[in-house]
Amino acid sequence: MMISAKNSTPNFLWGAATSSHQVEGYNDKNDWWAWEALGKIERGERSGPATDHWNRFRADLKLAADLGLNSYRFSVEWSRLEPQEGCWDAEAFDWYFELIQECEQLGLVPMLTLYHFTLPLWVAEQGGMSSERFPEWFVRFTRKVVERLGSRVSLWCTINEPMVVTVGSYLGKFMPPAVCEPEKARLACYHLLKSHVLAYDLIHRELPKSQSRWSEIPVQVGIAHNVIDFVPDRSWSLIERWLAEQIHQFYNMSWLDAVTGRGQRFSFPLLMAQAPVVAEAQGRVTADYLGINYYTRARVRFTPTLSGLPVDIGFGREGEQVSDVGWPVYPQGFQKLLSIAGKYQLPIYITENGIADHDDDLRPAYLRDHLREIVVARQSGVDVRGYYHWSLLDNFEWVKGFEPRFGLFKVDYTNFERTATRSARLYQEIIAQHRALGGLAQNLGDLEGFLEGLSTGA
Ligand code: GCO
Repeated sequence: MMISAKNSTPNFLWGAATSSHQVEGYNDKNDWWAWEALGKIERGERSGPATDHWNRFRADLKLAADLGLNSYRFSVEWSRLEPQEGCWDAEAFDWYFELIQECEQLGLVPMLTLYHFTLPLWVAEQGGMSSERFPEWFVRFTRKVVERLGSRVSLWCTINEPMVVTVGSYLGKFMPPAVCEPEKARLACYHLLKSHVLAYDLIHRELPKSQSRWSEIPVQVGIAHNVIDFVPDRSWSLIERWLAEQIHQFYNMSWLDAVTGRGQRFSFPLLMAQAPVVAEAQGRVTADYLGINYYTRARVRFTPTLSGLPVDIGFGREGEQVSDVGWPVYPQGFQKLLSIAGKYQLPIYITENGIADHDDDLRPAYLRDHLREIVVARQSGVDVRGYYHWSLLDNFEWVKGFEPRFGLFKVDYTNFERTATRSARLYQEIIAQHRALGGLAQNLGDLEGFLEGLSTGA
């Protein structure tokens, strides 16, 4: 086969991301589905058919490819693939295989996430991430995915936002089982790290090389890690400064440190004792890249109380530009966290970045300004190799239901029609301009002037 320009290995990945439960529909064998049935989602919503991506994936991938994207990040749904312990659903594997094939045909390098917030019910019922058997279950699942789908996949993300899923499930009560039990959070940190490292080793052992059309892209395994720019609510307050720093260390840094062998510091003063050390991860780098998910900044306020933690984490303020879910638009925080992540000297993929913006008013400028921060970070030596916008489509935003709209494409939930937003067109234009500049990652810097002059109509 002749290798055309379109077939050559991309050196900067322009992508969009989704996750199984948020888009596929009828994932009725996982813990979220059961939790939704208990009325836990805002307005009593349930994921139901979600965006009907299960039936429309070909058309959805075509939308992505038509924007000029060259990569697509998605997750495989564990509860479909292993609906009961040890029982594997061949048809579900076939569906993901077709999805990956379709990506290949359309020139989209697949990035596969193994665990994006949902667990099979049988896992959840036996204690989920807090069970000592969790790593064993996760690795068995990983092995099957590698066997059935692995040969076509170079980019692997073991766990999406391990910190968010731990906090949401066992401290903050916004994800099932929605308890506040710091001991379980502590165990979850330990089991998730152990699972990640075992999966990291397994993937590298079983897949020395991918056989996809991009076989020159080395097999790379990492996590997608959510980072937030935590700042003291009142900058003069010593205690708020101290609290913001503690939260930053715990939330932003502990996973980056753990997967780069710099120490495992999963603990929080007065709340969570130190998690046991995962021997397999000690002193070793167990990530080939750092996946960074950045959305916003948060303010940390000291709120003395007789019970619970004396801290409140807030987002937007009066007069500040915020998304539909109240998150401030703050690209400067992205710059700060990129430079922190850059110090680890690993390649970085921005595995998520986006905004809930129903009318697509803020998103064009949000997109431009966050891309500009990447360009600036690269100029100062941070090795960012790709950007995945969250999300390709509007979708089921967890406990907030369908109301927040994160999509480059709007979804009409009455008939599942997709409509391109202005941001989608803008993203397309930026990618085309980058290609026109030679398409090399090195040339990303040349985009700066273009982004600067880009009118977002805001
Ligand atoms: C997340 C998730 C997405 C969310 C997105 C917007 O990683 O939290 O990956 O599932 O929808 O972050 O909140």
